[in-house]
Amino acid sequence: MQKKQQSDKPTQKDEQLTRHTEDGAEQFLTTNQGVRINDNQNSLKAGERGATLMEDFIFREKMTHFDHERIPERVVHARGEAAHGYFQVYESMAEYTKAGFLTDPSRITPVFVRFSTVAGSRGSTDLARDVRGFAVKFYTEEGNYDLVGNNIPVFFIQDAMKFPDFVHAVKPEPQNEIPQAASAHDTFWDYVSISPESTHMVLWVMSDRAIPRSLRMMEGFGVHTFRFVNEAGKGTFVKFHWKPLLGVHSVAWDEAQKISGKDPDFHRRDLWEAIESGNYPEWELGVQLVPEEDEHKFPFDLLDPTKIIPEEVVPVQRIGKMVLNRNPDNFFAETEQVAFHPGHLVPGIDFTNDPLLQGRLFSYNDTQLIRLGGPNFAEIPINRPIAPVHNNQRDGFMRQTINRSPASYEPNTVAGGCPYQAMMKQGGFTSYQERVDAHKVRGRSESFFDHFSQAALFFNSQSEPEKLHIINAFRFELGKVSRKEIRQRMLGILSQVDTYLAEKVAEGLGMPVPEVLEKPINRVRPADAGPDEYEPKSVPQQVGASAALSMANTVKDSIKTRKIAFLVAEGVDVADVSAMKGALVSAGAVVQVIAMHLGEVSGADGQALAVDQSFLTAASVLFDAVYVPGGADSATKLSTIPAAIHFVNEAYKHCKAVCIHKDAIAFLRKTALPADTPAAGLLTGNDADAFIQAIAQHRFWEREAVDDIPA
Ligand code: HDE
Repeated sequence: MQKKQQSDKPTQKDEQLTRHTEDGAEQFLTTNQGVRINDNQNSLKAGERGATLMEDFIFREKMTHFDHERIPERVVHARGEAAHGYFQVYESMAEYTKAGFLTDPSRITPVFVRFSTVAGSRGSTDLARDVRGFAVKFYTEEGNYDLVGNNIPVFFIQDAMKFPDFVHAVKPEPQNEIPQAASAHDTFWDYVSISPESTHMVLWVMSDRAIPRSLRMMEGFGVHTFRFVNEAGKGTFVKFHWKPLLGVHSVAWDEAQKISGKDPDFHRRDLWEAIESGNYPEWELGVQLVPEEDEHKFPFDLLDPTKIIPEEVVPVQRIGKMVLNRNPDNFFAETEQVAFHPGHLVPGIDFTNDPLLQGRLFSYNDTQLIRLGGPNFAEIPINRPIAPVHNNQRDGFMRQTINRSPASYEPNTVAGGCPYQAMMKQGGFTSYQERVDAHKVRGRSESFFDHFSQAALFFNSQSEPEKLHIINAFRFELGKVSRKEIRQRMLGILSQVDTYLAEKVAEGLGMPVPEVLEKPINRVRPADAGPDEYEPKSVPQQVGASAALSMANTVKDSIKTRKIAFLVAEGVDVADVSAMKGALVSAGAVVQVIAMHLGEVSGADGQALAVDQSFLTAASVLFDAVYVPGGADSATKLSTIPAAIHFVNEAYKHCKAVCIHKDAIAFLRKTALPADTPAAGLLTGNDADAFIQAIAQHRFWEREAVDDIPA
């Protein structure tokens, strides 16, 4: 049951951060030592035309700080953006977990969420075909809990040992650092074509999930199976999901590429603007719970991060809501310096032995040491818990805390034995007592060896347009691969997933699907087998298709925050503009008026209409739908403006809702759109309700069947 959510009251974390904020308003400019600066334009010189003096401590301080402003970008997930907010559980989950933020529905837990792309550098485009990071830091009363997830529920590899190789393969190639933020190159496809365990994830990355319309419109997943632990010490397996209330929506690939040029900050801007305008992004936290006794009841291993549990097999229970309601004050201090780590746990949640997760538990702390410069990064304001911190860790670069105790060791008597260890009933963290009885081996369980069945499940679950997009994505990506043998090998892999998929991709590449599957050079093997004894397995899944895997079944009931372009020229019917705009805005959309020039256009009745953007700065790919309002003169003028015709053609090509007032039928005829036959999502007239319904559908992908729009 959904409870009323809390307001915009500052959280405990907001208040803590405020103590570290600075604002120069009405203040004098000073050095870092607080000395007021009298001249910030000129260095101190030996004479007006003389050399700068070494003693100019003000210049030296300013320049030194500048020279040291950069820190290493994240080795993966370098490009990101973040926001503050809060989480609240609907009802107590105490039956499964003792985590305070999941058992007390009255608790408001502050969160900081960072979204990211994976492969690109800090300055790369938002619309890369890529996985999106979805990292949530919960500042709970019992300490920080980080749920460091992605927008795709599986991963490329099963063991952390493989991660550096995989990342080297997907990153730009080492000899020339090409391509930026793209997997469409030889080394990535070389790697995945010989690593069958990547196949399921590759299918997801070739799907529209990898090109979201908005960060606010994507799901999040914890990926690994984690463990809830209740007060009695009983464990329950858990998979985490974030379900966006606006539904899951994506753009078209052609559109994504164009957005990358028109506005490489598209997702970052969208998130920022939504929050600034009070349209707070919201997700429900979902859990799939599996009793420990059922661990082996699945046709796959729960510890294998290349597998999902289909929602039809274990339903997702929605247990709480997250709202993002405040943009950061400073990108570097917050978004760049935030340090996530799957090992930041609170009592009530624990790990499993997923070998990918296990390796992450080492990597994240290690990477912060180099990225943030030493072991005191937990003292950076954005990383500080709201729970008090007391321990005997001391010193190191940039230590902030002034520890007063005479003892920096434990046990001690000089400080009365403080700080004390906490017993379990006092909130002390104890690891889940999993029984382990095994040999030490370097190898992998055979229960991880089915690499294709869930890739097939994913493909079978897609709608026809989604399947087409996957086929086209493979054609695009493999088309950029220069080595023929890599393309060939990949077709072999695809033939193991779905014959139709392999054949369609092969057709686009102008190559046959290989008749005999070249044995993948997969070095994954059971511990006691030789390198040649490995064979992927195929295990029948419990369901053949899963509705939850297709975005066609997502929420399509709202046009909130959707951006609608109105194309106008002199002579436009201003009353019609106002009526349509009023209806769209009251349904939550954002309307922008676009004309040949900025300023105003005069309407048919002489009334002036303010212009938001010119055709020079606006582009159809930055909008969700287009309206061409009434006013015969305006429509006639638009018919002579190639940018206006292109705008509508392109919006239509990308399957968006287009509404053309009947006064503008002549303009419609100038475009490549069908003027005389009905087409899905193409409306003629000014019926606002019908237009709103069409926009809410997000896209009319069926239009792609006729690919005759030159845009
Ligand atoms: Fe990460 N990952 N990862 N990853 N990851 C990092 O940590 C790593 C994996 C994820 O916004 C790094 O602070 C290893 C899966 C997100 O700051 C690094 C393995 C999932 C972010 C690292 C994985 C993720 C990272 C780089 C395989 C989804 C961005 C900078 C064993 C469940 C967090 C940093 C942010 C970042 C290592 C696989 C999600 C190097 C070794 C699976 C969202 O530590």
